[in-house]
Amino acid sequence: MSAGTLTRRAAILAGFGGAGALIWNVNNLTLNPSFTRVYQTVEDWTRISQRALQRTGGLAPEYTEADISPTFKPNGTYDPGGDEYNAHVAQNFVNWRLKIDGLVSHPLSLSLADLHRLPARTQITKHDCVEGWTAIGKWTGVQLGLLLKAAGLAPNARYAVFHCADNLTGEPSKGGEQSPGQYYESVDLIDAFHPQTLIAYALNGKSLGVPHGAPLRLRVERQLGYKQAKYVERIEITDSFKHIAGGFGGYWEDRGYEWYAGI
Ligand SMILES: Nc1nc2c(c(=O)[nH]1)N[C@H]1C(S)=C(S)[C@@H](COP(=O)(O)O)O[C@H]1N2
Ligand SMILES: [Mo]
Repeated sequence: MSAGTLTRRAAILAGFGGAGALIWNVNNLTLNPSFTRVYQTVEDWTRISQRALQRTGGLAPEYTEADISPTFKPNGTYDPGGDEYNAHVAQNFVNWRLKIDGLVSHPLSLSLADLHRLPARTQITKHDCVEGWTAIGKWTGVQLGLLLKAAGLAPNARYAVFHCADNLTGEPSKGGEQSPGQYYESVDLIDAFHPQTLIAYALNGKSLGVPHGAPLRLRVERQLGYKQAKYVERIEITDSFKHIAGGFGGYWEDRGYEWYAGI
């Protein structure tokens, strides 16, 4: 990532205690010395993500607007349904919160409005599903690494686990009947801090629709489709995922798929 991919509105991450509210106001930046430290979080983050990139072998290919697929096939869960999720849909997700907790010093609970105030990254990438189809889409969201930096990882943090709102009952196309389970996924900190790893809120310039994971989903561009967790409501920072569900780090991993699904 270059500094140029950040929006001109510099973001300020503040209020680390308590609810961990995210506050931004670029005008106050120069006026109020208490914001200086927070501004440094963004500066710092740029440096960290550039280093991570050097260490981890580069970016997934990015494409142009002309390459965007006319239709992006939804897959797996199309609609989590249920009273709770349906209520969020009806309220346009204003009460949706993305929680970041576990091995962090400052647990966060972020609204969509909070996320929209942070620097955005947009990338046009190819999604690659194990079922043998691909689609090119333009994703916009907040870099996961920036959020994790704000949450402050404990020294023993190793994984980010994404908890989703949908219960999936398997897909015949992925090898027959599978047992139902809450969808979840996980990545290590190298992928978590990779500059193209986003908590995305938009596809092709529009708020994510329900079929594609509204209101928030993961994009982790150097891995296959099933890693791209939709309907994300909680990110748990852990030192292991053995204690979660089947213990293999994801819904499909628990049903025999590889945990590292490199493309
Ligand atoms: N929560 C959740 N995330 C999910 C799935 C799912 O069923 N539930 N399916 C996965 C699979 S296999 C693919 S290919 C992509 C599909 O993303 P799309 O529906 O936006 O095409 O989402 C992934 N993330
Ligand atoms: Mo997939």
